[in-house]
Amino acid sequence: MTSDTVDDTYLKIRSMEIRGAGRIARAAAEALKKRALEASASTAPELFRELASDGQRLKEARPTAVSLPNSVNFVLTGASKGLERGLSLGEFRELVVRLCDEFIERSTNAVAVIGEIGSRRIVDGDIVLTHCNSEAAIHVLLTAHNQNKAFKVIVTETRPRYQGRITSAILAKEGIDVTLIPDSACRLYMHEVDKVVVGADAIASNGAVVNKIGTSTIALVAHETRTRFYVAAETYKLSPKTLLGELVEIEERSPYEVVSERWLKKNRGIKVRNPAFDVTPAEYIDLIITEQGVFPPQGIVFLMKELYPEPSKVDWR
Ligand code: RUB
Repeated sequence: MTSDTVDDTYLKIRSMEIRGAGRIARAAAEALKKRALEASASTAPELFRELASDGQRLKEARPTAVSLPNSVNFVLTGASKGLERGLSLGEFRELVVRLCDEFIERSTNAVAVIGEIGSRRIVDGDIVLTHCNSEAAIHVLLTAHNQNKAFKVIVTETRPRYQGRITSAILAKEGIDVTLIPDSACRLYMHEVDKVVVGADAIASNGAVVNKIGTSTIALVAHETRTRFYVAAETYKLSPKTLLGELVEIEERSPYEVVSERWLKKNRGIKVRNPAFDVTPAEYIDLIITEQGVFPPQGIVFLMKELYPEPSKVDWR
């Protein structure tokens, strides 16, 4: 885990040196903890103001993964309650450190529990397809592998950043039978696939899942062949603002992740788009696997209402 400053963490998240919804959420909590420990503020309210401004900056590092604002909000909401109780600077600092540690611990445990719950869906002989590089999805596969289940995994490359290579290397290192395929080959292989397991950057109240670009195409193809489609996601991937009808912003990254600057200069007049995520509607998803159990996507709203009884009070910006 990083012990970077807020600025370092912001830049690493932006440049994707730290990436994946769970990891960026934990990195933000880690950066706030470091700030709380090292800030020169002389009063608790002063430290809170610094943390709030740092939290705002961290939230702006990437727009889609709701885990990032949810992590910052977890810390700041707890901290503001401490402030209301009139804590001294020392007590307030301790509280913030505790909150950051608590988020990181809960997040790490959630991924392990998802691995355990999700692994029950994998049986001997399965061929499982996964996309991008999701810790939660990988934990499902690694846990099933540790239970000595014999299954194979197909991993899509995940252009333009090739996160599929990271996933296939992790799985192969653990001795899982892995095949890496181009994203565009997913329909050709889907008839062999028994289950798809992917992660999520954000889950909307209507059960739609926002994940790496290409996920919705895979879901569509899985739907065609009646292949089970599972999403493995911690509950801090639930987007409270969608309870109020707000949409999840889809990050658009540099065209130079798709083509080189040189190529584009030589081929003027071509527009290059590079959306980083897409939206898979609930009807293409069979199950959302969380640390609080499994939910049909249409039922996720009940969990969201429990976790966010007053969504209008959540500061998601
Ligand atoms: C990563 C991605 C992952 C989710 C879930 O996108 O789409 O599937 O973030 O990951 P990027 P995890 O590489 O652009 O960050 O389960 O690790 O939170």
